[in-house]
Parts: sequence; C-alpha cells; structure tokens
Amino acid sequence: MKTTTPHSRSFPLRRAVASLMTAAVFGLGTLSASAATEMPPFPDVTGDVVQGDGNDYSLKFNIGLTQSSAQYRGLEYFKKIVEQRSDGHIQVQMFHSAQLGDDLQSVSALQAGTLEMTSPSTSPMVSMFPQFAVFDLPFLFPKPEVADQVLDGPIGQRMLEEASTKGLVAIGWSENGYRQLTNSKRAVTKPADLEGLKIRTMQNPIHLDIWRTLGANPTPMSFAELFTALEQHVVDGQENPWITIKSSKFNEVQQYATETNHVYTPFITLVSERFWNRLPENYQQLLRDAAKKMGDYERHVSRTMNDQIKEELKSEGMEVTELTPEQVKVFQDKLEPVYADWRDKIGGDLIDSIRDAAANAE
Ligand code: KDG
Repeated sequence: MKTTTPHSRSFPLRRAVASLMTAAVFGLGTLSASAATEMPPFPDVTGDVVQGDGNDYSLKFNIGLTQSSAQYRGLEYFKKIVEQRSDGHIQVQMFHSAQLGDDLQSVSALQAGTLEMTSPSTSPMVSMFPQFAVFDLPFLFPKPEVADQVLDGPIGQRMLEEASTKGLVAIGWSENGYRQLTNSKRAVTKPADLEGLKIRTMQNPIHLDIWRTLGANPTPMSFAELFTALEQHVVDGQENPWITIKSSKFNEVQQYATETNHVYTPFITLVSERFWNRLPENYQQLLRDAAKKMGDYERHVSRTMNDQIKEELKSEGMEVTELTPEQVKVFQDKLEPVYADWRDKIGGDLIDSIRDAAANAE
C-alpha cells in the first residue's frame, strides 16, 4: 500500500496563476484540467459529405459532466464530424454540466422531444432497462479491453437494439470508466475502514447493495447535486473515475482516495425517436457513424488521461491509496454476495458470457 501527501494547501492559488499563464499562451478555452493535462488531439474527420434532403437540422446534445471531461471532448469531436459531413446542414449545440438536466431528466426530455441527444451512464437507467444492471456488478470487467469486447460485440449491439424503444434510439457506447472511492474522513484500505461512512451512489440498486455489503452507509443521489453534498458534508464520500474526480473538482472537497476500480461504467448514446424519425436515412447513418467515432475517441481520451490525472491529484495534495492485489481480493470476496443477490434478476447467461470474455482476455 502506497500513501502520498506531498503538497501544502496554498496550491490552488499558485495553480490558478500557472493556468492563467498557460491559457494566455495557448489561448485554451477551459482553464481547468485541460490546462494541466493535454487531451489527445482530435482525429481528422474522414468520409465524404452526406447528401441530405436539403433541409437544415439543429440538435441539442446535453451531458452531465463538465467541459473538462473526456465525455465533453468526445462530444466536441462528434460535433466536428456531423457538421462537416452534413456540409453544415446539421448544427450541433453542446450543453455540459447538466445545463439541460441530469441523466434521467435528459432521457425524459428525449422521450418528450424537447431534447435531441444525450449520453447518460447506464446505471441510473436500470429501472428502464434492467439488462444494463450487468455493468454495475463489481469487478466484472478486469480490464478495458473486456469492456470493449462486450460493448462493441454482439452483447453491446443487442443492448442498443433493446434500448431503442420508449421514444429512444440507442446508437453507440462511450466510457465513463473505472470508479474510484474518495472521502473526506480517512484513508480506506479495507472494508472495515468504511464503517459509518456516508457514501453517495448513483441512483442504482446494485450500487446501494455494494456499499451496504462493504459496511458503508450509501445514499443514492443525482450527479448534479453531488459536489454541493460533498462540500456541505451531507455525504462523506463518493465514487467516480479519476478524470471525473478532477474535472468536477471533487479533490477540492475530498482529501482521501482509494484506487478500487470496483465498477466499470459505460455511457450510452441516445437520440430522441421523434427527432430521429424526421431525419433522412443518410443523416441517421451519419449520426450512427459519428457516435461510433465519438465513442472510440472518447475511450482513448479517458484511458490516456486516467493515470496522468491520478498523478496530478496526488501532486495537488490528495492522499491516494493504491491497493495491493491482496487488498483488492478482500473487497472482491466481501462482494461475492452481490452476485448471488442479482444473478437471477440480471440473467446468469449474460454474466457468464462476460466472465468468459474476461477469462479469455487474461
Ligand atoms: O451525466 C453524468 C452522469 O452520467 C453520471 O452518472 C456520472 O458516474 C456518474 C455518477 O457518479 O453519477
């Protein structure tokens, strides 16, 4: 187990000055994480201009994470592809930080036809699509390649088809990522350290089950309310990927982090069926192509940034605990009952097919 706490508390001021200077030099838009850690460059937009029906279309795409997230970077690339390959006949307006609502509000807005696109986490949508719960099982995806195999393979394709209902059209996957625990009370190296800690979870029954089984006191809450709840100590901790901890500034209200990698969360790219049905087929295919390219690039950004950002969080004063394989095993063993609880509801075949994929990827 490794613990690092190198820096003094005056860091935010020095950092702000440094970022301002960097932003001045490179004229970068956002002043947050990207100033410190460069996002991989956008791939060139390839493919011919797609013929439409002569009409112009504008689509609003709303996400819950900030402008400094890998998700927003992916969305910027999506906008480039769609606008360039539609020769400007489709205009994409980007909204971040739940400006037009959180995940569930955005999904409802798609169904109502007041919003055209969004990319929620699968976790809050388990009540609508129970099969998504498989992604919330702890330690099911030992490495990102297994997630890619599942999402880009028959299982992922079938889930997109099954989720293309209830006023929604599901056209692609991207990555929220591997989740890490943070809290404001103490370093956590074993389940016993979670005793009495109030942990915020996504609005998802398996995540509640996970943290209850580990001995913590879980509270479901929308992501849009999380920073304030941490800042006001309504909850002691939360769990999200490193890039979200940084881009949402959780490290400014959380002193301790434990690298648990306990769940891999995907984003699913959704379109309002009302908007979709107005589009000519060529433009429907263009959105599918762009969603695929956005997903591939966004995963690349997320994975490229992950370790860099963990090191940055350490250098910014966060006490990061990196568990040994033996310590991870203690969490895994403690969570085995979660599999027993959810196997039948999710479907043993689906779980076993992913476990097989994981075993073959070893
Ligand atoms: O829109 C952001 C959400 O997708 C959110 O679910 C992110 O991982 C998340 C969380 O913890 O809520």
